[in-house]
Amino acid sequence: MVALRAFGVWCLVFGVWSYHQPFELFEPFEPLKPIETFKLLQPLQPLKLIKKMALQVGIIMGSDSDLPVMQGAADMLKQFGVEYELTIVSAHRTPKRMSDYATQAADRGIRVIIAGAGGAAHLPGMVASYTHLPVIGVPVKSSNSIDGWDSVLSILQMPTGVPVATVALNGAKNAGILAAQILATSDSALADKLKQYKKDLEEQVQGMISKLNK
Ligand code: C2R
Repeated sequence: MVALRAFGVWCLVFGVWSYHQPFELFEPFEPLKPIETFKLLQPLQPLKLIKKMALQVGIIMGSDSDLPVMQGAADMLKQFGVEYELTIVSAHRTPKRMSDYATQAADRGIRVIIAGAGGAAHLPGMVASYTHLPVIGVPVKSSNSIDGWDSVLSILQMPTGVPVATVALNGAKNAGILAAQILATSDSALADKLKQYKKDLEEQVQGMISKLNK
């Protein structure tokens, strides 16, 4: 009984203490969009540690102008129930933030990074040079792109030793699916969702065939 009371008091003290700690203690990279899981537990700040453990994919982009494309990756991860964060990191404009993000990502629980950028897109490659985590690059056809080729080639043509898995121009949805597939190699529930997704794709095409044959 005494031990239970002592534990209760400890929880209360820890809760009050951690509530007054700076947000950065638990989450140094302010997400563009709040992570929705554990929303109900938000008032209990210590539980952010649990949220940190649950985070699996980091989606980063060079500018908010990339968001309409990069949202596709977030949508796919949401569909598969994968925890992600979405934020802006630029190798060119915020080099310190980029190196911090890349070097701290694994410790923050992230297992795959999706990085999108347009024009001279050095972000995915530079992030890959700082981390052992798999990096999926999304070339974005931005306002400063020359037909998108600049972005495709600067993400795709990495030197040996620092791979970036490059998807198609504006192919953020595929980046989300690929990240889920990487995670699914050690998560059978997620693998089942991906199998179902493949079946759904096939059914969609069957539907198109039947429609054409009518
Ligand atoms: P603005 O729309 O902000 O001018 O950005 C962004 O990804 C965006 O597509 C134009 C484009 O510049 C890109 N950008 C990069 C990097 N940082 C921003 N390619 C980088 O570090 O690689």
